[in-house]
Order: sequence, then C-alpha cells, then structure tokens
Amino acid sequence: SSVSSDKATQETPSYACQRRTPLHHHNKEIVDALQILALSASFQGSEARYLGFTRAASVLKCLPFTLQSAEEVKDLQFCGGHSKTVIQEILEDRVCREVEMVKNSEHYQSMKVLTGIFGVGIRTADKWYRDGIRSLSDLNEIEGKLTGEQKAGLLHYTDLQQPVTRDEAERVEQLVKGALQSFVPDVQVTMTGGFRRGKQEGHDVDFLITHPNEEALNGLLRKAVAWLDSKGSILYHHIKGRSHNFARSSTMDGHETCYAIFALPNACPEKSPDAGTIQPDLDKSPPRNWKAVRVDLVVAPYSEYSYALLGWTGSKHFERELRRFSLQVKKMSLNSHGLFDIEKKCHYPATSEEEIFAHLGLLYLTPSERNA
Ligand code: DCP
Ligand code: MG
Repeated sequence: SSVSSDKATQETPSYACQRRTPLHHHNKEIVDALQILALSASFQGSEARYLGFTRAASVLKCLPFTLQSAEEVKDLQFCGGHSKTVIQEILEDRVCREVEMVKNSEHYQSMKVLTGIFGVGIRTADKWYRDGIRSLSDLNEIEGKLTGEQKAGLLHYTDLQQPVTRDEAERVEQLVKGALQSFVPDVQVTMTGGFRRGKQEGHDVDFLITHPNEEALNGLLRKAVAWLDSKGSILYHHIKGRSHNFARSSTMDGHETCYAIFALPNACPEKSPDAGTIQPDLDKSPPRNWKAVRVDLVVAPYSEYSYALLGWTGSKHFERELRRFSLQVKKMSLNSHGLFDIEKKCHYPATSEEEIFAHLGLLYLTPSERNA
C-alpha cells in the first residue's frame, strides 16, 4: 500500500464505542444509501446483513473527509465487499442500482409504512404483508385484531410521522417536569435519546427520572401520568412495571417505563398578520390546537442512574457496540442497570458515565460523540 498511505488508511478502532462519531459528517449520501440497505435487510429478517451495512455506515460517519474516488474505498476498514461495491457505485454513478431497486420494492415500501406505526415491529409488519396487507387503509379489515397501542398508533399516524422538534421536546419536558414535581418537588428529570446527543429532531422524546431517595420514586410515574391524563395531555399510555432478573442480561431492560402519546398544546398562539379579517374556512373541521407526540418515560433507582443514562442516550448502534465490546473484549455484561464482570463475578457501581467508560477501559465519549 504505497500510493494509498493516504487519509483512508488511518487506523479505525473496530468497535464504534472506541471512536468519536459526530452528529454531522462528510458522507451523507453514501451513509443514507447504506442505511436503506441495512433497513431492507432487517425487513427481510437478515440480522447479519443489517449489521454489515450498519457497521459500514457507522465507519463512514467517522471519516473526517468526503470520499471522492472509488480508489479510496479499497482501504476502508470494517466495510465488507458488498458495502464497498455500493460505495464505489455511488461515487462513480451517483446512484446505486441495488438501493434504487430496494426503494422501489413493494415489500420495502409497505414495511416502511407498517413499521412506522407505533406498536408495530418487523415481525408483525411482515406477517401482515404475507397476509396481503400493503397500506394503512388495508388495516381497516383487521381492526379488531389490533392491539390498543397499534390502534392509537394508527389514529395518530400522521402526527407521529412528523419529526418532533427540539422546541416541542422542550415543551414536553416542561409538561413532564410539572407533573412529576407536583408530587416530588426535587425529582431529577433528564432528556435522553437523540436530543441529548445533539439532534435537532427526533421520532420521540425520551426522559429518565430518578431521585436519591428510592421511596420518593414509588408510584411516582403512575401518579404523574394519571395527573397529566386528567388534564387531557395524554392520548395513549402503557406502563410497564419494574422487572427483576435482568441483572446479567445484556439485552433486557427492566426499568419501570411509560410508553405514551402526548397531546402537546401548540406554542403560544401566533398573531396572524391579518388577524380580525374574515378568512374563508375551506375545510370545516375546527382547527386543532395540539400535536400528538411520542414520549418515553423511564424511572431508574439512583444507584443505577448512570447506567440507565448511558443506556438510554444511544444511539442504538452505539449501545449495541458498547455491549458487544464489553462482552467480547472485557468479558463483562453491560445493560442499563449495571456492569457485571463474568469472570470475577462482581458488579461495578458507578456514579457517572465517565466512571462506566473507565471501568470498560474506554476513552470517555460525550453524548454528541455517540452518534454511531
Ligand atoms: N434504547 C435501547 N434499547 C431499547 C430502547 C432504547 O438501547 N430497546 C436506547 C438507544 C436509543 C435510546 O434508548 O438511542 C432512545 O431510543 P429511541 O428509539 O428514542 O432512539 P433515539 O432517541 O436515539 O432516536 P429518535 O431521534 O428517533 O428518537
Ligand atoms: Mg428518541
């Protein structure tokens, strides 16, 4: 590798949790294409292909420059042959035939619509597809078979397809804090998920709730949600209680969680420039002064708070890589409750995310560097 002792050959650590992945990067077109192929693979139930494309996309997010020639692609690390072909085709032809085919395929398009419904995972969507269901309107025929969650998801589909803005997320935060603090004034509420990583938009708003006194958390989520419900702020909610036997599992998460759809009131009524003049009311439906927004509320005991914060900040791929690194390199099982050393058979307490990275022998990454 004489000619190519260039930028592309710089060492890339193999796990995404070992490198800084910023929110904005230099290869959006290619990353988007690889992520479409990853999504399509997951729709087809191919976990291995999903991971291959996701890993390749994630590596490109860390590149400090824009790929320009197919030559540069040869030395890219952790990109399989298939991903490299896709990248080269895009660099040469601007488009990749496989990506275009996927985007136009009936299965991909239907799966995207169906899995876009709150409460519908890949398995359910694929079963429906095999039963001939292609679109939202086809679901009317099996309305009786839908879960409560899915019915709510369908009812608010259009709103929930709209991204949640940071401004909306902050107004949800005020609502959530107000409700929780009316019961426990010094409760700690932290916005997690994509917004904590610096995203300006999200598909939902995620919150983590804790308090140094564990008693203060008992029943708090149910009371706060009931309070919000009584004020008309909740369109749907489902609370999953705290579960045990999760301690050593690296996939399960046993925190008390509320999966909700909020009716978020619009921002302060704007003064229209021609207020007072009579407007023709073209559609007769009354104007709606709220938007449906997906909200996840998670309660963590204080002793597990840092692990829960790390686990709920994401990104999903970052979390997956962090757990894979822990298990394969450190022989430790990480989840959002704690870190268990499989060989020494002991748990590592932590009071900050920094401490958890240190336990794992990893360089600390800020939330905005975890956009893997
Ligand atoms: N998370 C996880 N496993 C789950 C649920 C969540 O690891 N079963 C973590 C990773 C996610 C974070 O919690 O990044 C929040 O989940 P979201 O699905 O809300 O993902 P984001 O907030 O990152 O993205 P979006 O902007 O789409 O909401
Ligand atoms: Mg989120």
